[in-house]
Amino acid sequence: MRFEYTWRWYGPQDEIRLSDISQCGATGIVNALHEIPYGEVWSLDAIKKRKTMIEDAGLKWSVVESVPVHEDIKKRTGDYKQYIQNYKQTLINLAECGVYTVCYNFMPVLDWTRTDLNYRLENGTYALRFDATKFAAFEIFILKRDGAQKDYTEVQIQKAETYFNTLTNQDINELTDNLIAGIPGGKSGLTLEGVREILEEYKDIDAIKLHENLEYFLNEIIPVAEEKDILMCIHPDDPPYSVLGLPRIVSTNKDVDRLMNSIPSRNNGLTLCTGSFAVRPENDLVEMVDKYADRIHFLHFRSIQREPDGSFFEAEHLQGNSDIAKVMNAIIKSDKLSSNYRVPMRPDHGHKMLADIHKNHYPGYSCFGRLKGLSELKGLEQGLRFKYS
Ligand code: DNO
Repeated sequence: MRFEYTWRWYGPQDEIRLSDISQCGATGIVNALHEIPYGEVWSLDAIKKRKTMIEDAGLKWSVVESVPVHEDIKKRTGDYKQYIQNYKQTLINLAECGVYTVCYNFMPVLDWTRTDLNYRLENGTYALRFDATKFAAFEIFILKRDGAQKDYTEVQIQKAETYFNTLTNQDINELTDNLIAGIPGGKSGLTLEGVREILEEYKDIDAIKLHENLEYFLNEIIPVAEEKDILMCIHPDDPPYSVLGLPRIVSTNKDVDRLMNSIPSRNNGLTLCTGSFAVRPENDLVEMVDKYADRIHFLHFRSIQREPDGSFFEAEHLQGNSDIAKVMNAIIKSDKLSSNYRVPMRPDHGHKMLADIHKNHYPGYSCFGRLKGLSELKGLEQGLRFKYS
């Protein structure tokens, strides 16, 4: 299996232009129509227009990340049937335009989440970080989620309270923003009250129910994907465990097995995100590759550094705990697909560095950090191929 080098681009409002991306060494673009509200159909016209824009720059729209799944589908309430119909129509329209790989996630309420968007590393660059104490302080003392204390030990609650007592109002707003409002693709605009209301709507949905709802959704859309040659690839939970008392069901090897077995179609695939899965030390990513290489339709290469209390920060691509070299090697060597098959990969996130430090890029999506990541990953690939050829 080979790689197609791709780059996430947020669309015309992204400060990083398509022509910059060519210079960074990617040939494929990962893009979504972020301006279309969750649940609505992506029209043929809108898709074509975006595709032409990308192709005019000499690039290819390789992956859609993401076609978002409306909360009603995750809860199987309200207008979920209509939203599923709309989702199918979007897939049909994408296929008609020749865009065949679609990433999505099934995380309730929040997508990926971090407490710190500017965590300074020793060399002067900035990383994203998830701090367990800050997160506990947020949900116990700021959000005041019902029952939050039950998810923590006495010691953790004590630590969270001590930390909370040091916060100014501005700190509280910043932490809240980082967690619920600030991340593109997340639910920007959510308020604390809004989050409490949504959590209430999920109170009867546990992991079993959420999985049933995911299966229901997949049973509806995978036949359409099969007919239209769309490769669906679910993104794992980030972080890969329950947050805010909400179930998360794509966090472990076992979860992936269940998902893959529940609808054993190649079109029901996975986005292998080395950063998300590696937060749990027991996750075995090489095993995932060995079992499912032909169902991994998209790769996010990112590394994290775990800390003893459950916190983690995003490490340089080739450092930290994700062991990208091992995963990449397993992919290169996999005999599940022909050696010429090209699976899209992208450097997932990058440190804020150099001239990007004072720019206002989307968190994790500045230019130089990803350029560095992509270059390292390309070098790693060459080295592995040379070593094992
Ligand atoms: C973060 C991303 C996620 C991802 C979605 C996929 O950088 O990996 O936001 O795009 O979870 O649906």
